[in-house]
Amino acid sequence: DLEELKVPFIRTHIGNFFQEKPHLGNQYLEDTLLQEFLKRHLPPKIFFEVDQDLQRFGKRVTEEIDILGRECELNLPRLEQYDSWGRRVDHIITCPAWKRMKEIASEEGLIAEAYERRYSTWSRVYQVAKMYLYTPSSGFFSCPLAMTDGAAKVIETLGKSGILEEAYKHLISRDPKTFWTSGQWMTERKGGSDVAGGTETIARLQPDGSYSLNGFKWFTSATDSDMTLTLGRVMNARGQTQQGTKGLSLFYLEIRDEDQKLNGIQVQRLKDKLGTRQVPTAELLLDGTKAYLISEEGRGVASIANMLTITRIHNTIYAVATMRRVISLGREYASKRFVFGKLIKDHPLHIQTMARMEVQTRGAFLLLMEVSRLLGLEENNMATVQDTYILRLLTPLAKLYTGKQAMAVVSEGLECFGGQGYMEDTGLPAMLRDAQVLTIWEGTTNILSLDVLRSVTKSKGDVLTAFFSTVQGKLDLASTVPALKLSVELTKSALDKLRVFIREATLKGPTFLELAARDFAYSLARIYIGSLLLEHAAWERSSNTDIYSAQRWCEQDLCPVDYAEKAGSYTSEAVLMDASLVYDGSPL
Ligand code: UCC
Ligand code: FAD
Repeated sequence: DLEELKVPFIRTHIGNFFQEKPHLGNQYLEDTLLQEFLKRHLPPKIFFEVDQDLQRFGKRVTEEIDILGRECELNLPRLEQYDSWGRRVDHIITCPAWKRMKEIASEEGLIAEAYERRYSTWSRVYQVAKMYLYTPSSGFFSCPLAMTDGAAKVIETLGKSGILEEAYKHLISRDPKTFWTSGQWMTERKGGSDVAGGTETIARLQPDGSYSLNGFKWFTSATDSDMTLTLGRVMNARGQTQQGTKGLSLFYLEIRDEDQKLNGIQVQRLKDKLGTRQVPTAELLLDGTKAYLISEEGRGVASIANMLTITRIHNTIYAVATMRRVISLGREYASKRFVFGKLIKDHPLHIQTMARMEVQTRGAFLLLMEVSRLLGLEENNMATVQDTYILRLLTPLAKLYTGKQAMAVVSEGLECFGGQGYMEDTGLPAMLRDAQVLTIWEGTTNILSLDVLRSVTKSKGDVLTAFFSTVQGKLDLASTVPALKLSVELTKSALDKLRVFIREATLKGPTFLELAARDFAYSLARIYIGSLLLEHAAWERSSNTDIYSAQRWCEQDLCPVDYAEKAGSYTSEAVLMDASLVYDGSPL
């Protein structure tokens, strides 16, 4: 009645204003850079087909997959350890949406596409683009898919024969009835980074040629998978094992037998995690688990490195995609939320904040696609030696750099929604909780910085030669565009600083390099991304926003490892002072 209309908060009314929620549009159609990238690189006929499929898939993501993904977040996996009659069953119960995700993944060929190679070198780019659209809506089913892709890659590399031939067919199947996912069990209680120091699992040869594993796997994600690759130490006839990396071998095993009984595996408990809660991550006791040796004895780490390459690329996909998603929702929200007399999209400071997030995301995206392009070349035997070096270098760089970017951008993204960004039932906080894992699993930031050094040392510096010449090539291209001249100069001067650092650091020895590893990796990442943004902006069909993003990127400190200013922080004196600083006041 009249009185209620005048006084809004009365009796049954809770006010007249309700904020419209952000709407998720077709993430392919709304992603200019993704479309531009594909147009720029793919041959027209392939582009036409891929474009059609991604338009369709973008719609499916919004209308079906995103809803299932949210269900996975709301119906978390649980462990039923005993049945009603006291029998140990160790049953990991997942929700119907999680199971449906597995079917969709095979229907859509999310793994198959990369291995069927129907678009030759472009199959990887296509698969990565599809995963990129899928991942933020997948309820983290992209985690088992990452490991499945990694396992397929290992098998492809080792050779698809014997028992592995069958497994491979399952991993790349497009039929939900036969599709398998894989785990990756590398971490034991003593060490996840130091795998060689941490692995206690022993493997005893059986009369039938298989091995029996005994050990304890401290972190195993997506433990509802069908198979896994894992590491162990072969015990010789005298009951001895070899310690260190050279004692580690790679094993293949199936989680359950034909009767669905666990293969000598006890699920101790499910992990109680900050994020990625949709994924069942377990602690497992292996007690007589039947497994097959699939690497040369003692070549376990080197053989599983192929899996790490792929899963680290998936980590990068997730990092870039989650940044893209939070921006997409944030800009939608900014066009609906009205404060201080206008929409927040009309407050320049808010849009400046979002533009900075966008620059980060665009840079990260181009890095991801560069890695995918190179991987595609390598997988089709079309990579040059230089391409192979760059791929080796960029894989850990992309993982470590985008993981950190994702944390920063997603955190800023939550702030774009004000208090609502902090409310669990909006689904937004999960993005931040989930993003934190990106810097930890698949190698922490420091471990990957050291891996960057490993790639440089192992190639005796050829990786760096490839880096300099590739970046220079991209800069030469961009220097022909007047609007990019200053940014090219800034990148060149960063390259000069990097050269000085490398020259000086080489004279100093390993401790100096180790201490500089993170700053060094950041410098390589920022310079390479700068060159990618510039190269893209120099494309004849580029837009003003492409040029603008390249300019903004190159304004930041592109070479944080600057020798002239920072050499002191990598010395043995710095080691002592860092320790004094960290332990200042501590009884230790
Ligand atoms: O976290 C995990 C799964 C999470 C769930 C899945 C998420 C997927 C993403 C989803 C997104 C949606 S699984 C656990 C991941 N664990 C790690 O990443 C381990 C981190 N630690 C390292 O990476 C270390 O650097 C180690 C373990 C590789 C270091 O071991 P060592 O024993 O010190 O290794 P070495 O002696 O340096 O190397 C042994 C061999 C060498 O080859 P050879 O003998 O031929 O000289 C190395 O060159 O392995 C080779 N190697 C590599 N090769 C080592 N790392 C690499 C590499 N990255 N690429 C190529
Ligand atoms: P530590 O190695 O103890 O590291 C502790 C700290 O020390 C880190 O900051 C690290 O950067 C630093 N550090 C270590 N060594 C060095 C060094 N040499 N120089 C400088 N700094 C160093 N593992 C699997 O195998 N399979 C899985 O499915 C799996 N799933 C996971 C799921 C989740 C949710 C999480 C959180 C982890 C999972 N892991 C899995 C384990 C993961 O890979 C490890 O936790 C990770 O590799 C780090 O190992 P750690 O926990 O032993 O840490």
